[in-house]
Amino acid sequence: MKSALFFLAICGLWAQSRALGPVPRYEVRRAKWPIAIDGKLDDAAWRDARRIEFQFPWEQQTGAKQKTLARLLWDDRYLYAGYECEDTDIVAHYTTRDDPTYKDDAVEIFINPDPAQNNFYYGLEMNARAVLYDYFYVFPKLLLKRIDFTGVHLAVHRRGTLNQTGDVDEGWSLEVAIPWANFEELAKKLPPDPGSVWTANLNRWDGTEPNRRLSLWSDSGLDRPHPHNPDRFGQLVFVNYR
Ligand SMILES: [Ca+2]
Ligand SMILES: [Ca+2]
Repeated sequence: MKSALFFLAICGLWAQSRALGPVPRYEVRRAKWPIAIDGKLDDAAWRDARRIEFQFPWEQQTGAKQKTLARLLWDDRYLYAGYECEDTDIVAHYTTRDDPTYKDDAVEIFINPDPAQNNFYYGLEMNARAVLYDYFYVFPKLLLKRIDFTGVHLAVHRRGTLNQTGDVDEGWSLEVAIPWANFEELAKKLPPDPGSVWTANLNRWDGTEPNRRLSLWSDSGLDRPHPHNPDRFGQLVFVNYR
């Protein structure tokens, strides 16, 4: 009886599952020009970086599926991430480092510099006020938020009002520059040699409870809207050309 129930449970899980393709791959190009971290992705260097459009894998999420585009670049000092978020109502309340910024309008990057393992990775979760929540995740058991990245430059540019409902906002964008040294315990070489592959995911939480949408680069493959699954991180390939 027990095994029959188990079999039915497995069938149920399969019935809900989405078809998952291979994880995506992204070429991280070298920045040709300096990037001013002001939240605006209008620097010349960003023009060379391909845009990732986030997907919405969870049909149970209702509400507007607002578009997010993300780009990555690198240079001798930093890994850069830039996000452009369409958003008709920008909401963010948390103001202090390591607050749960993912409960606000927020974007995230999870980074594993050593894809030979997928037991741990770094996370940076940043809200529309440019507040950073950063941690090292011993997946899935222990999230060490007392780990603080050093030397991170982070800025947001908002096209609209913050925490004011009743008007219509356009959106917000975010730039972050992460010094390479923060990855030194897991990375083979910094900056990574051309051709090196790290794994990562990029995510966005849009809106606040009870009606939020999670969109992301690589589908985490989980039944409920949830971004943490290092088995499904996409591949970042570092290249030396611009
Ligand atoms: Ca800029
Ligand atoms: Ca921290």
